[in-house]
Amino acid sequence: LEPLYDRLHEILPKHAQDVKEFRAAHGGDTLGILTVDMAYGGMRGIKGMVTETSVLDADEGIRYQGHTLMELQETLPRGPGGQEPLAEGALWLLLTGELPTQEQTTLLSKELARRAELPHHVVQMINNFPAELHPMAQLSAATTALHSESKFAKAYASGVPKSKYWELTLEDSIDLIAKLPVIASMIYRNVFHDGRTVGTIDPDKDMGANFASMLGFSDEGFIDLLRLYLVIHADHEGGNVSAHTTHLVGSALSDPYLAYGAALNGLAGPLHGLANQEVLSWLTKFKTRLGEGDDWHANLTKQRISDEVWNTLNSGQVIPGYGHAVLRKTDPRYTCQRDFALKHLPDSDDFKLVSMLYEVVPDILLEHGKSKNPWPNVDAHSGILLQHYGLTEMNFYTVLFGVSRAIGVLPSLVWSRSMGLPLERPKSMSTPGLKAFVAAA
Ligand code: FAM
Repeated sequence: LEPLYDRLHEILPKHAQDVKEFRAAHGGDTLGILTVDMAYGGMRGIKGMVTETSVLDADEGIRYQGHTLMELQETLPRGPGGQEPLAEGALWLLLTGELPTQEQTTLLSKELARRAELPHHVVQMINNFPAELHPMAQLSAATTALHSESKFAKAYASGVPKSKYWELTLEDSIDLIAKLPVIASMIYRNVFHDGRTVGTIDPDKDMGANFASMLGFSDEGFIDLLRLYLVIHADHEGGNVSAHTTHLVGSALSDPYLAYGAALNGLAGPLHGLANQEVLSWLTKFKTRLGEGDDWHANLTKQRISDEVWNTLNSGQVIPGYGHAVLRKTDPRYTCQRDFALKHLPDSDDFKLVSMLYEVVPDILLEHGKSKNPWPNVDAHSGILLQHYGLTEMNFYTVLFGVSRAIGVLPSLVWSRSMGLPLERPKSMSTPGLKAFVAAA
């Protein structure tokens, strides 16, 4: 990984120095007003942390190191025979801020393949999990158990200087990103296919192709979908639950395995990453109500969709896959997937259903009058693409999100350690304290 280290040794210290000078000049400038509602409202709108890898604009969506996802689909290196960008390219970009060459991307593919092996105790642990344990709980537990491999934790215990933290964080991060597809595939094969393994890692293939093979899929379309999936789910700036958790736990100098294990527990929540499973489950129940077996689409009308959406809302539940804490327009991650569907499965009935929902749901959410954003997010689309290629086990969908999210939030952790960011510790207040504060103001 020498070329990556060489670049990072040039980029990160320079950036840390730039931050130091910026803080010296503007450290006392204010970033906005804090209100009582913000304190109760999940800290929405508070500019209270720094994340260098990506920034989310409410209208435009996410940019990785300044690049939109559409741009990355054009510019990042692609896999052999494929049309979608490689996750390794996104990883290089998120780590360095620079678009990688094909050679740099291949270097990372080979490195990830080389580091993929799991320690025996983690293999044993995964094989001992009961099939009923949700795949996300298995993924987070196995990730946490990889703590045994942490180079950061070992070096910290032996007194490594602070200036070396980012290098050790990088080492652990690359190791973890390499091992996650293996863990995920083992969970998939154990829970849904009696533990029968199929593919192994080929050092000449990319992360998406190897992951697909270990899951048991060889279709070129699926491999390309997985590559796209790994890229678009990687990063969504710093405040979302999984990114923020990684940042928070990492700020205690817990190693990347412990920090990301914690993040996965947040990703497993239905308002965050589990929404992709919730969407599929909602669609499946709706289809069953529409008709027996494959006949459902004959009865699909906008009126039936509208009735179903209102029933869900009137029973006090959210419409999974719609709304967002920051976005105020259709999520470009949704649009990437819609474009993929238009290219590869335009005649799919499931795609037609998802497209009709897109036409119907926003108006209903606006009429319902609660959600600040009536538009679909990333999770509204991913499930039906996976279904199309035969990955039908919806309880597994968030695990795929978990493999991808590491590619964004761990580079962010590397940047945080290189800047020497401190333990995160915002001030909390009690209601009597807030009342006293506003009374005195
Ligand atoms: N269906 C029904 N009600 C919704 C809604 C939806 N899709 N989205 C928001 N609301 C409600 C929300 O529950 C809240 O109601 P209460 O005042 O009764 O608490 C109200 O509208 C205002 O919420 P908001 O300010 O618009 O959104 P939040 O920032 O509080 O929450 C989400 C954001 C994503 C949690 C919310 O939109 C939601 O629950 N969506 C469905 C779940 C989902 O798709 N999550 C995935 C988000 C995704 F991008 C990711 O993390 N992977």
